Amino acid sequence: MPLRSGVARTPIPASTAALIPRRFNSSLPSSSGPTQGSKNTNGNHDHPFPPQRRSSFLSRHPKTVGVAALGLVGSVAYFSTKAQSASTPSQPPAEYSTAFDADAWVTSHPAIRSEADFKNQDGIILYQYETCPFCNKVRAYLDYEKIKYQVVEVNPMTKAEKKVTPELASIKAVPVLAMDGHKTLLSDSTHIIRNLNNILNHYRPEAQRKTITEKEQADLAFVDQRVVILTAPNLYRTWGESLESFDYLAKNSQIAANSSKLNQWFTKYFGASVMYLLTQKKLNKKYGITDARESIYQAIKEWLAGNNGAPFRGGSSPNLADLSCFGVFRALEPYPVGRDVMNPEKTSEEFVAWYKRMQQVVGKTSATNI
Ligand SMILES: N[C@@H](CCC(=O)N[C@@H](CS)C(=O)NCC(=O)O)C(=O)O
Repeated sequence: MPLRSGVARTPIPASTAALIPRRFNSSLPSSSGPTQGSKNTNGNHDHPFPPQRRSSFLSRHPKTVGVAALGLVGSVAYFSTKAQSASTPSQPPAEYSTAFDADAWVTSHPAIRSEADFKNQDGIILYQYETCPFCNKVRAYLDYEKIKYQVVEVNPMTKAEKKVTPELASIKAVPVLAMDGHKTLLSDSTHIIRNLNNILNHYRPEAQRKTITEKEQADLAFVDQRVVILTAPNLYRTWGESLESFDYLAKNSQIAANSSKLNQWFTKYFGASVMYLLTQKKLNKKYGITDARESIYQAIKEWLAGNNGAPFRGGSSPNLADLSCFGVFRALEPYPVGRDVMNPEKTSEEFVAWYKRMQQVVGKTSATNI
């Protein structure tokens, strides 16, 4: 997938600024809030460090230091946000969590006459972070249903890619699903999946409608409240694992797009340190986690117990909870925790078999630009 957009001076949230060591922080522009970067008389952006504070290395290599500093700040911004979102998933804006009426949407789109028409339409766009578990839930659903869509990888710092319309830009979290040339926006992973399912149900014969049961609702909540919150504590469980996770993230997030090796190096080492410390000092305490791996193995056991021996949570075919749970584990695949959960000696043959069945039924991605 092409990763877009350059590295630019970016707004630094107050919460993030607080995490940046004072000697870096003092070098940042003094105004709070979004900083577009003031221009000097030549029309160029001011240098982020006041000239009197430049070391000789800085004056000789301003670009290298600038990019390195950005990597440093960026990694804090990105991964402190990730830590926060893992611990307190953002709520969708009220208008998106309640207002979407799937039947009204279908009625106002008479040109879409069948399930196939809906799935093959152009212009369904998923705004996401490649590594976000919530975004992976939605992708698992879209891929399983073979809905055609495009992925836009968002830079977690600038969110520049979302500044397409004011409404889209105002939605803080990803995933966001846009349709109808951005006139329809859905946010919150479960809300998106549920409403896409409602739209598809409209075109299905009654016997084939996928009605969400109460049990399924509870299973969806289990995925968000039990499985998702264990992702960050497992990704950054030890210094070594944090580093390995960041090695992947530094190369696959929008932050690293088009950036230098030096920037990637900073993202990796600084991000890994910040997240390792945040996990030890904050997340583990918040959730009473003493052994993150054991906790995720335990969650897997509970998940499997609910399958009652059937191939899927949904019985003979996956339901929305299967797809959500699979999406979260698929997001963990490139990391040490992903390897551990896929080791039947650490989890179980049963879990690995469920995961492989899910891989098979979900199949290749139906995204058109990956
Ligand atoms: N409840 C939301 C949570 C979404 C969420 O927290 N996403 C994180 C990324 S993993 C996010 O966008 N956080 C805000 C940010 O990055 O600024 C959902 O299920 O979609």
